[in-house]
Amino acid sequence: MTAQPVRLTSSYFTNLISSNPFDITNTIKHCHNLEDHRLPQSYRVAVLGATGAVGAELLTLLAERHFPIADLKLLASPRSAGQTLTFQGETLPVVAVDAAAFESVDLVLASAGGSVSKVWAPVAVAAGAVVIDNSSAFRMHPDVPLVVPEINPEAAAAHQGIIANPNCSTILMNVAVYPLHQVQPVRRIVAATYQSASGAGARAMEEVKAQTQAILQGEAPIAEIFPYPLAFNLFPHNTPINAQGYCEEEMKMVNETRKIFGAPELRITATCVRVPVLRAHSEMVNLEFETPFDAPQAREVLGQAPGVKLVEDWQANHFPMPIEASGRDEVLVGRIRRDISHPCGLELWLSGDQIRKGAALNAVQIAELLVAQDRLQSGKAAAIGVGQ
Ligand code: 2RA
Repeated sequence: MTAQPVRLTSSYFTNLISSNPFDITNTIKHCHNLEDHRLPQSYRVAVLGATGAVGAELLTLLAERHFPIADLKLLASPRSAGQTLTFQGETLPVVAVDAAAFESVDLVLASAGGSVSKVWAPVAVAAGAVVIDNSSAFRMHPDVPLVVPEINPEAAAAHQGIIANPNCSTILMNVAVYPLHQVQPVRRIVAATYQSASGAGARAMEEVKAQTQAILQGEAPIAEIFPYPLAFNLFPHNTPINAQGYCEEEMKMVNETRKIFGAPELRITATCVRVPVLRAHSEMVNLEFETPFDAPQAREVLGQAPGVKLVEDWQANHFPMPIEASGRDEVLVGRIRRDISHPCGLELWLSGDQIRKGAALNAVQIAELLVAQDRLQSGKAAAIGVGQ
C-alpha cells in the first residue's frame, strides 16, 4: 500500500503531544527546532505478526494516532500469509515474511513471538530498518533499550537497531509505580497479577469464549492453547517454572522492572495468575519505601502521572476493573492505601489494557518517540550482534 505521505510539520507534533498520554514536548524541543529544522517526511512501516491480537491493535493505533506512513507492509508466518486486512479503508495482503520483505523498510513493529523475532529482527536491522520488538527475545540484551516512554524515553535514543517493548504486566505495573519511585525510591515491590486471556493471543480469547459456551451447555470445555480450562477457573501463569519456583512471567516482572528503572538491586517478587477475563490485566501492588508514603500524597502524584488515570470511589466501592480498562490507553489505578502491616508500606490496585498499553500502544509510542528524536533511521548503521 502506498499511503498519502504525511508531512511532519510542527502541527503534526502539536497534535501528537496533545493526543499522547505522556508529554514528549521537551524531547521534541531538544531534538528539533520546529520552525527551521527540515523534518523527515513519512516512513515505510512493516508489521510483523499482523494477523495476531497485538498486530490488529498496532494497525488500529497507527491509523488512530496518524503515524506518518508512506508505505505499509503486513507480514506474518507462512501459515497466516494469504489473508487480507483492512487499513484506513484499504485492503492489504498479508505476505509471508522473508529476507526481501525488509528491503526499503524504515520501521518494523514485530509481534510474532520470540523465535520469529530472533530470526528476523537481525535481518531487518541489517537491511536498514529499526525494529521495535514486542517479544521477550532481546529485552534483557545489554545493548537493547527496554523502553516505557513515560519512564525512560532517553533510553530509546541509544538504540542500535532494536528496541524492546517490555512484557505487558511489567509495563502496567511500571507506569503506576515509577512516578512514586521518583518521589521516594521504592525498596521492595510485591505484586500479584490477574492476567486476562488476551495475553496469550487472539486464539486464547476464542478458546475461553468457546469454553464458557461449552460449560453453560453442560459440555466439557476443551483446552488447547492453555494447559487447563480457563472459563470459570484460574491458574498460576502458564509459563515454565525455574528452580526457585518462579515462572517466566514472574521473572519478567522482576528483571525488566530493574532494567527500566535502572535499579539492578531493586527487590521485587511477583505471583502471576491467569484469570477468566477476556481482555485487560489487573494487578495488586504492595510497595515498601524508606519512610512512610501517605496515601493522599501517592494519590496526588498518581493523579498527575503520565499514562495513569485514577479510578477511586470509596463510597461506591468502585475501583479499576478490566472491563473499564479495555480499549483505554491509560492504566487505571485506585484503592491506594497505607499497608496496615508495615509502617512504610503502600498498596494499590490497577487494571490496564494488555493489548493496548501492555503491548501495541507502548510500541507505537516508542515509534513516535523515535520520530521526535530523529532516531527512526539507520538501524543498519549501528547494527550490533544482537541475536547472533
Ligand atoms: C501474558 N506475557 O501472558 C503475556 C502478555 N505479554 O499475559
